[in-house]
Amino acid sequence: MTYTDKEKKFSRYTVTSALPYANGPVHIGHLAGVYVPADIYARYLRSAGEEVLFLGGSDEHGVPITIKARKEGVTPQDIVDRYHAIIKESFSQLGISFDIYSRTSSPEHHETAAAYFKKLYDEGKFIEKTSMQYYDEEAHQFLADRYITGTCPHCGNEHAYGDQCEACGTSLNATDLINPKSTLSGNPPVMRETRHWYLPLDQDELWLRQWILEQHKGDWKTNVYGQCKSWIDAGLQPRAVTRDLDWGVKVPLADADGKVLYVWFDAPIGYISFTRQLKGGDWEKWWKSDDTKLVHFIGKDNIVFHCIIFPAMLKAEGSFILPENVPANEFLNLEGDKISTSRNWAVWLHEYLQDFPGKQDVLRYTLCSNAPETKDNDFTWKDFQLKNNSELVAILGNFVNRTMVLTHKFFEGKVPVCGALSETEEGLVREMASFPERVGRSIETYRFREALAEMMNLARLGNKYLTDTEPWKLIKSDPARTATVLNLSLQICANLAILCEPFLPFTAEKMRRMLNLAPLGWRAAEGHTLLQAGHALEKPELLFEQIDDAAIAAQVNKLLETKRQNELNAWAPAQVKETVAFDDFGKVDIRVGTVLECAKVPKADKLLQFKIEDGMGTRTIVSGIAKYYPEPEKLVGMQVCFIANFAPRKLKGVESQGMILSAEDKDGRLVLVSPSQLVTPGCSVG
Ligand code: B3M
Ligand code: ZN
Repeated sequence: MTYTDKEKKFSRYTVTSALPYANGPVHIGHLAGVYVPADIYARYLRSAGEEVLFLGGSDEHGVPITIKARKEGVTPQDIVDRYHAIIKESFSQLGISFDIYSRTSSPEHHETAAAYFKKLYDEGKFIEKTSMQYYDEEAHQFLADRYITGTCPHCGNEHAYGDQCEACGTSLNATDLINPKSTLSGNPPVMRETRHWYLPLDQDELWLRQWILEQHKGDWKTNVYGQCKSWIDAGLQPRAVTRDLDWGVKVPLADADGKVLYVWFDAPIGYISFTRQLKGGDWEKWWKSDDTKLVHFIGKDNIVFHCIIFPAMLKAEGSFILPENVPANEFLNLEGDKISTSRNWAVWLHEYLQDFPGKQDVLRYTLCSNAPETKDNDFTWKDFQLKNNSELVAILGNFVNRTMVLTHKFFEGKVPVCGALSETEEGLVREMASFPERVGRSIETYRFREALAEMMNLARLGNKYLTDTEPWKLIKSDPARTATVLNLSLQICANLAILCEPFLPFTAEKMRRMLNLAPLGWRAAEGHTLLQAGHALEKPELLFEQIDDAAIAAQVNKLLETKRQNELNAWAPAQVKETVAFDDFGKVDIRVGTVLECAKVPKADKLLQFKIEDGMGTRTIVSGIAKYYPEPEKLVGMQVCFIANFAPRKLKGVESQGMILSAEDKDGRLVLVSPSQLVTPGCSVG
């Protein structure tokens, strides 16, 4: 039984995590917002002896995937196969303990989603409507969702999509966009008639109001509640659940060629189809029993779909339970900037796992302690290093290591006997016993940062106990007291091994191995007799190691390089200058010359001094390109173009008699302009 459900209301937990689109790998924003908290929740409930089903899988339909496939010239199936494999593998390496991680392109899912639609259709739960929608005449295609972009009517963002503006988070209809453009051809779209099926959400207002705004007032997070309230207050409209596309779950009706289910209709049904896939004939209790608690872990951009639209779908079907809670998080930023897949501004999980092998728990720890639970938050590499070095290493690692090493040194690696406890120690034992409930309550109420901080407080308590009692000195005067101190410290380690498991599963396993401790349930951590006197311990291993400045600098440099790349990608040629008349152009006398000598101008880092054969004799020209030609002597013999009638001027004491022409590349690099074949020095360029 959990701490917050007073009477035993729930016998099992169905925990879902948003299905990531299989159009790219997973990054730290996804992890902090959804998967780390969901995993902590699922692991905790299992440890507390609850029956849990933790669901995950890839969302393999939707326009982002077909757009990516088109860009790369491959099929949508190629795209989802590639990213599903990467995502699944990286989740598993991070220890995200899904009971199943499946995918929505599977035949089982198609079948479940189509049947769901068919049932609602047969029972008359949809309205059928013909409407005018955007169509691309060149691409011969209706422009659903992200196939159309334009200006957001709410915030003015010029790159809003037909279904959503990512700048202000508003959910849109394609026809809301100002200056709409097809992403296929770039053309403004035309209107064309099409027929679709709609979920009449306008008829759901009453029960949604009652269910969310009254029943869940106070237990749903304020950000979630607030978003739902503004949606409901704005008036719910019928939502189309089908699209004119060829990638997705086919609409299971005779006259619906070229139509598929809207990705946001089929994806949440994925939770159900994955349950069927895993549990076979025994799946229904996870979705249709009142004693099942359904919890959706999502990011804030998915709130309306999980709090309003999916519940409306579940209600329309009639036999399903509704979610008890939807603890959506806000967004995580990276080094002060919004995480963005298209700008490659992210820390990708599969890359992290490669760069920091064996450090899964460090990332889990950092992301949980920084989770954007109530507001957007920032991930910085400096903070990551700090959390590792001064919390994981200095607090948890240090406490466990000191306890283990001293026990091996003084008591041959066996748990020493616990003698009579002092008053302070009695207090310590009482406080130890309170941790499972303190941490557990925080997890049950989705306050994962607080829960993690509480867990660490137990390690702090242990450290303080060691510092106060100084067993390394005490051993000389009082071995029996030392035995008691280390016994209690080891009991704290054993409790920590249980309490840290939801957050730091790899560390917990190491600790259990060192302590020679079988996995125990959550409430076992209330005790101080988990380890019996004489119990043999294994050799101490370091739980965490310092992360040095070089490792952090490497990551920061990777991001700086991304920034540089983005700036280059954003480059466009300068605007063409005002038109000049032929005669005006003719005033500039451009000639070819051959370089006879070239050297740096002393005391001027930027300047090179050229001696040029110009067909009439020689001339000296100074040019500011030293940075780009570090070996100027190699330019001797090369032909360059120069302005021969440029007014002479003095540069660093040298008279420059002309100007050498160079091109400025998009990164600011200057490159000398040279004729493509050898020509006679002094000839004109024009
Ligand atoms: N794939 C959207 C997202 O990743 C979507 C979630 C589906 S959950 C059913 O933001
Ligand atoms: Zn907007």
